[in-house]
Amino acid sequence: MRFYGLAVLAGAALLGACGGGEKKADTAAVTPAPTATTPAATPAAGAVAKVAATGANHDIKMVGDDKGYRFEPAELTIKSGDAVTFTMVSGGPHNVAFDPATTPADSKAQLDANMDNKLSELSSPMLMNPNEKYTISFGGVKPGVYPFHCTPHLAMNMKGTITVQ
Ligand SMILES: [Cu+2]
Repeated sequence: MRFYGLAVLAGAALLGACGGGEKKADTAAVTPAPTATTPAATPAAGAVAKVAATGANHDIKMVGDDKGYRFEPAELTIKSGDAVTFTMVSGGPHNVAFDPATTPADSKAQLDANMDNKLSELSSPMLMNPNEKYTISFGGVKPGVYPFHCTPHLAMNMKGTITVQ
């Protein structure tokens, strides 16, 4: 009998049976820590803060009657930092809209930021009823010529110009 040989075979069988045991996954891989450095916030385009008026207040009436649609006065000269209050008188709805294409580029974002409750860029809401008012601060708005119009009555030449000195 070759006892020794059998013992070796039996041992080999045992080793084989255990060979399918699970392998531990290698979890030693290093996960990089999240970087703590966040880039400093840079103001996005259009993120201009409103600047309140500090100067005089001027009035422009919005009128529509049998003589036509108009701003009174249609031409107004103010200083930077003044405010202009538009008052709906008759023939509404009226609004005040600056054409982005003709608004001085260096103050476009500031003027837009200074307008509350806009319908769209540089465009005020509609004033529906007599004595409704809409005030625009020209705080931070640089000297220049600012043409504006009433959106519903643009075709009827309801236009004006504010010159900021
Ligand atoms: Cu109008």
